[in-house]
Formats: sequence, C-alpha cells, structure tokens
Amino acid sequence: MSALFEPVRVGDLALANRIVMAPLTRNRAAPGRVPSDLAVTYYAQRASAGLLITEASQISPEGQGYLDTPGIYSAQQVAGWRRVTDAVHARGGRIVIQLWHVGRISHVSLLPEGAVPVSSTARAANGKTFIAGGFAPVSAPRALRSDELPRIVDDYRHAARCAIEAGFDGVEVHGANGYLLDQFLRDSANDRRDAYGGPVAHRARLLAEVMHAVVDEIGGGRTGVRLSPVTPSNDIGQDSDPQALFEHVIDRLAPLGLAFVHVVEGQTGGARDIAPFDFEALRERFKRAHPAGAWMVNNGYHRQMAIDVVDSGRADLVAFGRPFIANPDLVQRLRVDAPLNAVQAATLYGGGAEGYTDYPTL
Ligand code: 8OZ
Repeated sequence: MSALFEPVRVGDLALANRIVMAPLTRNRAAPGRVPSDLAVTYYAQRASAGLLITEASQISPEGQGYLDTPGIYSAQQVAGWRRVTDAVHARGGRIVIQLWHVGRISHVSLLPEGAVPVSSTARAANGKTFIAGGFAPVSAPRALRSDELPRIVDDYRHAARCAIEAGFDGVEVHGANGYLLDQFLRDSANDRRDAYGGPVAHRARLLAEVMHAVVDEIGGGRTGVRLSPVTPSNDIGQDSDPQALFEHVIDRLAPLGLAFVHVVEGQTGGARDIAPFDFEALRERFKRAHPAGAWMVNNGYHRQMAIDVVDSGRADLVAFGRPFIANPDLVQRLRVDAPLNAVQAATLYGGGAEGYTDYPTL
C-alpha cells in the first residue's frame, strides 16, 4: 500500500493520511457571510481526508470579492464555523481555514458603502466576478498606501485568532491565484515605488509580514501558505522571473517553521505546463531550510500520479479539488481504486444542496 494512505504528522497536526481536500469556493454562505447548515454537512461528509482546507474565507469585509463567500472576522462567523469544525472533529478529521483577501478582484456592490477594491496597484484587472444578478466586470481598484498595510496585516492576524476560536486546527494563507498577496508579489501587477514594490525582496514584504503576524498569533505548526508561481488566474499576468521570485519567497518563509507549503503546479484548475517553472527546485530549497515542513502539491492529480509523487518523496501531501467536490468518500475510492463520480459544473458556485451535499458515496 502506498504511503499516500498512511498517517503523517504535519506541524502540530496528526493526519490520518496524506490526501488533502483543496480549498474550493462554493458561494453558499448564509446572510452575515456565515457558513450555512449545509456547509456543516458538506465538510463533515468529507472528513476522511487527512486534512480539509476550507473554501477561501475573507479576513475582512474589504477582502470579499464574490457573492456569498464566508468570512472569518465576526463573532457570528466564528460561531458558524465552530459548528463545522465540531462536526469534522467528531468524525476524526482535521480542518484548517483558508484566509483570503481578494485585493482588486472585487466589485463595489460587495464592499462596505462607498469603498472600492484595494490592491498593490490602481490598474484594474481585465476580469469578471460574480455578484447579485450575475457576472460583472471587476471594479477599478485604488492602490493601498504603505501606511495602510499594517492594518491589512492586522486583519490577517485577527482572522487567524478567530480561526482558532472557531476550533480550526490551523490556517492556510491564500497567497495564490491573483488575489491580494499575489498582486503584491508579481511585477506584472505591482507598480509601486515604495518599500512594497520594485525588487523581489520588496514585493515579497507584504506576504512575509502577513506570515510573521499569523505565525506570531497562532504558531508556525498550525500555519500553511498556498502559492501558485505561474498561474495566470484573475489576469494576474506572469512575473518577469517567477523562479527567482518564489525562491526568494521560500527562503523568507522557511525560517518561520510552517506546517506546510501548498503549491499549485501550473494553471490553477488547468494546464500543468502553462509556463516553465522548476517546482522540484523550489521543494528542495524549502526542505533544505526546513526539513520538517510538509510540501503539498495540487493540480490535476489522479490516483497514480498522487501515489507516485508521494512514494518517490517529491511531495508529502496531495490536494485534490474537483474530485473532492464530487466524491465525499474520495479517500476510500482512491484506496480501493474505485471509479469516481464526475463533477457537475452547473452547481459549483451558488445554490443549495444539489451538487453540494448530494454526491453519492460508493
Ligand atoms: C473560483 C471562483 C472564485 C474564487 C481561487 C478563491 O481561485 C478562488 C476562487 C475560485 O483561489
């Protein structure tokens, strides 16, 4: 039997296997941006994963960019998430929450009265978001002033504290997919002239400050980060030198003693070879600096790929996205090499139980 199905220790967490449910946006939060009753069922159904990573959850009202995504900043949200974590723990699962700020991928109708999206830049992305009434182009952002960034870092810190109060086993900071932290990282979206723009070390500063704050608040053994060095998601564009940028990011984060680094290989949800990038060099660099840290891979893995990557030592954990939406018992199906249910595209975002909690087990 492959090590994929064997228990593993990741930071402070004891996981039953190396199969992870990737963070998946589902747009079904209740009023107040609180996880719904259905979310309790949905996550509990998937608790046999070694680790569940929740859907991206905004750290503040300003961090929201789509309709009906949950937050992790209010007392009501903490209480709502507590029901999710209790249900997952009752089934022996482990669950971390993904901390999200969308930056410029937002729309004024989703933000507090009078606010516009904030970013590294005042340049708008060429893209759409989903608001009440359907898809709409994202609103023009304003560039954050450097004196506002400590408040953003504090919002991440506060959200991490809320996560622990809600019973989560830890957090994953969303540094991927063209959202706020990625907007600061890449020179394709960062045109700043202050200490947070220009050279790689400046562009990585906001992510580093966020990670330091979260680790200071809850501990490195309960903290992970998701990166997507070459995804073109959300019109982020390619950095002029992604290898150098993300090697710097890894060098900077490794000393924090993180539980895991989660890497999207290629285009999120798409081509694994969208742009050249040496992911293995990144992993080796991380492992040299922090041997106990887990390396989590994601993007289009099927059973044999996952077994091979873990058994060859090229990854410690494998995150599955769409297969986990359609197969609540994915771990068991992979174990016995059973066929998988296909995912229904029409019910991915928004709606109720259909395509959410009604996928059949074996
Ligand atoms: C799909 C739809 C909306 C948001 C990401 C949080 O790509 C997302 C997302 C995915 O990281």
